[in-house]
Amino acid sequence: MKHDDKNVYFKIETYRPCKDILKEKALVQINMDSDQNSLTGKPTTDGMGEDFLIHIETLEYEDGIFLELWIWEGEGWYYYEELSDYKIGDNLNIFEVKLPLELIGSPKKFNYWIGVGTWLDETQFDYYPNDDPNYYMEYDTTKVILEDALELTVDLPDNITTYIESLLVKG
Ligand SMILES: [Ca+2]
Repeated sequence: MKHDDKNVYFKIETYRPCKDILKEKALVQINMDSDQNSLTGKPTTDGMGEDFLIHIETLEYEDGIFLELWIWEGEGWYYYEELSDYKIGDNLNIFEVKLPLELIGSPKKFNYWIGVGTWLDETQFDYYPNDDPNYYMEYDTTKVILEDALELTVDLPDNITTYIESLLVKG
């Protein structure tokens, strides 16, 4: 996950690619408790109280794959907004989606968990990160994301024995 001032970016990698998302009826859900209050959203005893859900919708008759944001209202999930910025495709094992934070109320922090599975077999559903239906994580949009370190070119003289603290760096 990453974020900037306005968006949070999810990138989900699965063990194997989905050969045909429509045929396999791939199911990917990003569940979010946007107010970090288990008493609001989807009722729960031990879970987090989901307020929003990003959901892959596969419509075979329209030959389409859509990413939708759903909201928990009253007693069920309702369609809220279509998400336009995502990457999903056959033979990919990576799903990516950009979520504008204002759609979920621009929280500074929120809780989330992710589920991956298929509609064809409900036993094939994996909970991330802990394979526990009630476990969830916190995401903090106030934390600064560190850029990847610059690649360093290491220039070792021949036949030198070294260990990690003594690497000689060129330039
Ligand atoms: Ca909630």
